[in-house]
Amino acid sequence: MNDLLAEAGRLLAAARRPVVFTGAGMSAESGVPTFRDAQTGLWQRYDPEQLATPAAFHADPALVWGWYEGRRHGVRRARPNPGHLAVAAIQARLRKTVVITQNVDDLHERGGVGAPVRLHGSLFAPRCSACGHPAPVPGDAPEPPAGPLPPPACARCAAPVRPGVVWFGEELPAQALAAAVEAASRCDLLLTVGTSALVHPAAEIPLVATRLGAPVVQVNPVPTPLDTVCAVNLRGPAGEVLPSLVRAAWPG
Ligand code: BV8
Ligand code: ZN
Repeated sequence: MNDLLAEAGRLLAAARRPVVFTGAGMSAESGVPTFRDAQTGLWQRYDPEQLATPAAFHADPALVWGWYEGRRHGVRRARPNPGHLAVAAIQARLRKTVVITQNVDDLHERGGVGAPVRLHGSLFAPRCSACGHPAPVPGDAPEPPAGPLPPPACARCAAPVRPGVVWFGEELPAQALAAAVEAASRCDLLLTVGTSALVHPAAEIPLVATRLGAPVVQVNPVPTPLDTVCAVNLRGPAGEVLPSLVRAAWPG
């Protein structure tokens, strides 16, 4: 690995406008399950891709709201891992770094990253499912919900409040997507971390960078569709590889 790490470190040290593009694997070592991890407990019988849809929420708001509240509860108990801290170290050293995340947790912010571009929203931005009015993040119950939990009612129109995430079949926030495409088309390096690169249109972002000649460095323990386009493929967990990459780029 160390030849690859040295090459990736050289590319990072030479970059002035890097993009760091992250997926669920970024938070795996913080104990936040990735989308493809087996669901636990009650949620075992549900496929996340079925639950993360407008139809599921319309059919059973309490089931979907309970699932998201359980995930939010898990994120509150999680801590940023050394991978999150390494991304913040890159942004601190290279001020023009843009972090683009598919994740809906807040671990990048809590790990010191300023204003990540959020392609799929956030667990911490609930809003009314009818009028869009922002709703308060519920107080933290001592225990996670063990199952379905009726969503709160909108303070303005009394319709059910929904999680502030992008569901399958929903468009990505236009401003975030435009900012991500803009950053990827101007970057001089794209570091993709912990994404299976299967969910579109987010999965196109690294391809925008390659089409415009920027090298892509990937961090993932397993192969992904991005293997064929990346300049350096670092096979390993983000929490170990990213701190080593920062050290390789800026020794001492
Ligand atoms: C849209 C928020 C249209 C919700 C999420 C067929 C072909 C192409 C596209 C489609 C298709 N059929 C349907 C579609 C569209 C669909 C899609 O892409 N489906 C996929 C499954 C094929 N996309 C959509 O619906 C999008 N919207 O297309 O709208 C439209 C157009 C006009 C008008 C109206 C509508 C919306 C997609 C957004 C869905 N929301 N999240 C929530 O979180 O509940 S996506 C969700 O899944 C996550 O946010 C994440 O983005 C994605 C999972 O991807 P990853 O982040 O990569 O996570 P994953 O678990 O998959 O992989 C983890 C990776 O980490 C693995 O590679 C693993 O090896 C690695 N890893 C593990 N441990 C570590 C690690 N890496 C590093 N370190 C470790 N320690
Ligand atoms: Zn409302």
